[in-house]
Amino acid sequence: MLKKVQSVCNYCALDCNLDFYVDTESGRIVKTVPVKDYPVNKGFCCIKGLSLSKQQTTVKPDSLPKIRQEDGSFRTVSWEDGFAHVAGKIQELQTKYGRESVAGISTGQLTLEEFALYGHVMRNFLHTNVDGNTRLCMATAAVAHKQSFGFDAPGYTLKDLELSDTIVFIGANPVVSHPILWGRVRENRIPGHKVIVLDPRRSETARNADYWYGLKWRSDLLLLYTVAHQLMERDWVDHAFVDAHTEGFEAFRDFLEPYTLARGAEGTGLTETQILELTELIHTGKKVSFWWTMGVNQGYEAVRTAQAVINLALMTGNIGKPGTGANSITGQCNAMASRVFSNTTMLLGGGEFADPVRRRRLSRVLGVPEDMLAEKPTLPYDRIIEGIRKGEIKGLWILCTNPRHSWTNNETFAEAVKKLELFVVQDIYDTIESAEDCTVFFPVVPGLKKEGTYINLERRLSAMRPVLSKGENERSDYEVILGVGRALGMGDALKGWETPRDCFDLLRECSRGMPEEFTGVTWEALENSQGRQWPWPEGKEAELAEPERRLYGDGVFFTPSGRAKFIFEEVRPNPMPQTEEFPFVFNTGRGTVGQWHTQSRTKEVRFVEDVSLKKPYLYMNSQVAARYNIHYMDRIRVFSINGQNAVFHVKITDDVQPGELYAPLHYIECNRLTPSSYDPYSREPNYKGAVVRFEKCEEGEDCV
Ligand SMILES: Nc1nc2c(c(=O)[nH]1)N[C@H]1C(S)=C(S)[C@@H](COP(=O)(O)OP(=O)(O)OC[C@H]3O[C@@H](n4cnc5c(=O)[nH]c(N)nc54)[C@H](O)[C@@H]3O)O[C@H]1N2
Ligand SMILES: Nc1nc2c(c(=O)[nH]1)N[C@H]1C(S)=C(S)[C@@H](COP(=O)(O)OP(=O)(O)OC[C@H]3O[C@@H](n4cnc5c(=O)[nH]c(N)nc54)[C@H](O)[C@@H]3O)O[C@H]1N2
Ligand code: SF4
Ligand SMILES: [Mo]
Repeated sequence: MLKKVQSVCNYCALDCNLDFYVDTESGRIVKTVPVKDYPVNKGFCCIKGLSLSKQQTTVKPDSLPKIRQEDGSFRTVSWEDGFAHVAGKIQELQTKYGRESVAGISTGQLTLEEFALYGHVMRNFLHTNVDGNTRLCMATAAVAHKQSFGFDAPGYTLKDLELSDTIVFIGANPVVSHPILWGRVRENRIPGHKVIVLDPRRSETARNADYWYGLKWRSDLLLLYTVAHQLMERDWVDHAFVDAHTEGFEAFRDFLEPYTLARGAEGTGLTETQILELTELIHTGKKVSFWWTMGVNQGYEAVRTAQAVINLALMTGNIGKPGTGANSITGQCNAMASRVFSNTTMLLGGGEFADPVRRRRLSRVLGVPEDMLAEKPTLPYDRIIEGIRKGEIKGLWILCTNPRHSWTNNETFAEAVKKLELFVVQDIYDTIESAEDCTVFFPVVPGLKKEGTYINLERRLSAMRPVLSKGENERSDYEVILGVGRALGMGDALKGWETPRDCFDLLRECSRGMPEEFTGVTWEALENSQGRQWPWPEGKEAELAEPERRLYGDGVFFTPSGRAKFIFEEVRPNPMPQTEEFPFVFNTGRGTVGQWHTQSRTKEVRFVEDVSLKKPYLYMNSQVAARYNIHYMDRIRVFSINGQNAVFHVKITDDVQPGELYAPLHYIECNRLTPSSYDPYSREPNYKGAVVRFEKCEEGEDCV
């Protein structure tokens, strides 16, 4: 017999919904069909979603935890012993070295309930620092939103891509990174609508756009200010909107004075004509939408760049209306949930850690004393790694992330973790690079065997439901975190957290009165549904019936004044400019639709693996290749400003500029070369801006 289960794809932030058909006799998935009436993917999805059934089919860890012995080998233990060991060790470290001697690194790929439970155990009960891989990804957008809008609330809905006549992608490559989002662009039926791409590289998206502006790396802030200045000069400003719904406009106007056209052209490498053309496109568009991703978020002045995008939308009144917005595209499947419900930078469900009203309310909802709640935001990721390096942090528990590969300047991670007394890695594979030095490995089941809630890039909650049942001794992340919590003696502090569903109900209460309120969404209602976009307060169901909803339609933002803020700051000199010694920029990002980050999961997918290069590679401009006598797939050794080097195969193209090399992040060598450099406000790594030089490996040379 075939059983059908609707669940969610837990790769990218679209959260496509899929129907899985399972043969109940063999317990195997026989068919995966994208849900036709799901408002996000409408019967389509990409190769990753279609291949979810491959998870843990070729590589699967033992179902029981393992603990490293003195001689370096592992001993398999029962789950209870695993929980007791980790809890005991955490307590021992905290007693000996202080509470903050233990830390955690979470992710944007677990369920809402798992983030919250982990945040409750680690941040409330243990008062440790926990940051997430969302720091590598969405921290910039989150900070920009909070400062400009008053809350981390992206306002758009995907339908805006179909309703916009001018779609501007800034540092975003959805053809590769968010194919279903790109599909929505292609659903746009507005005659003459335009797709514009700002990217130094002629990316796959740029190749399919109407306009490509190949600006210099990290010159976006200058370009956006120059365009804003041109709009001001011509008075192409929506004064009615600005007067009614924003603050700081006058100061912004004065600030822009020195951002002349000539300066913009000089600094961005674009011509004055190109900048004027872009300005005009933005002015003539009736419904202009701006969409940004990692080309903006991962820089040294990233938050201000994201806010410069927001400023453009505000000054032209392109926000809150159909087809408009300053829209941050989220990366991972549940980064939106982790941003509000992980208890890392805000209290559970939002609010400052010092806010007495919010603390009182959460203490009541969670049934724990107020002083148990975390008292301050976490140390950011880089400070956690630094703390380990300095010997101040002795215990680390990471889940659903592979920092040995993905962290910037990743050799520093490898070095640091060798100093840990406790290093717990919790993953669906024990073969990941980060597990090499762990002292405890917790094997868990993948999303197909889990239940919980996901929130996508347009604030849509959807249900993950178990497609397959768990085998003997198999545990989900939720059960593992709960197990450690119980072994820590949390007792009543875990009342109401027994199952993901109980937790969901707690979180609904935590959300009450907050921007992301979802008190009107029940566990049952979410099943087999079209999802629910927050806010979704109870009692308002009739008003919320629209399958696609946006925020800010009333021009009211979440700041104390209800107005959105113009936030700006002078552009700063690049801390890592190209020099004679390091003449090339090392741009990094996604490589192919099939490959996901560190490849732990997608390497199990035959269609992807068969066509993917096994060795690290990068793209080089054809003129540069000719100059250095480099041919297709020759090897070069790349030396980075961070003091490291690595060998890459070369693909030759004209889609990268002569001053640039582009390396997909799917190979560990990529982040061997990225530096420890961050945006000062979001502490997000400047992943796309290292400077490097290279030498050709001679034929026959042992160049590894
Ligand atoms: N197949 C696949 N899809 C994915 C992922 C994956 O690993 N594989 N990961 C997911 C995640 S978590 C994320 S965060 C998203 C990321 O999605 P994207 O941000 O679209 O992906 P990236 O390739 O990191 O970067 C986008 C573009 O930024 C450009 N860029 C570099 N420097 C600059 C600059 O200075 N200015 C501008 N304007 N652009 C610049 C790069 O050339 C690149 O084309 O993708 C998600 N989707
Ligand atoms: N140079 C460079 N580096 C980058 C970027 C870049 O653009 N350039 N992008 C950055 C960005 S945006 C991101 S988001 C990060 C991503 O970096 P990571 O988060 O480190 O990468 P993933 O490969 O997604 O790691 C997820 C891990 O979770 C495991 N996993 C999957 N499902 C489950 C589950 O249900 N439970 C548990 N416990 N584990 C599970 C997978 O096996 C995998 O090992 O990389 C960052 N690194
Ligand atoms: S677009 Fe994203 S959510 Fe949809 S199937 Fe592909 S990876 Fe999964
Ligand atoms: Mo990401």
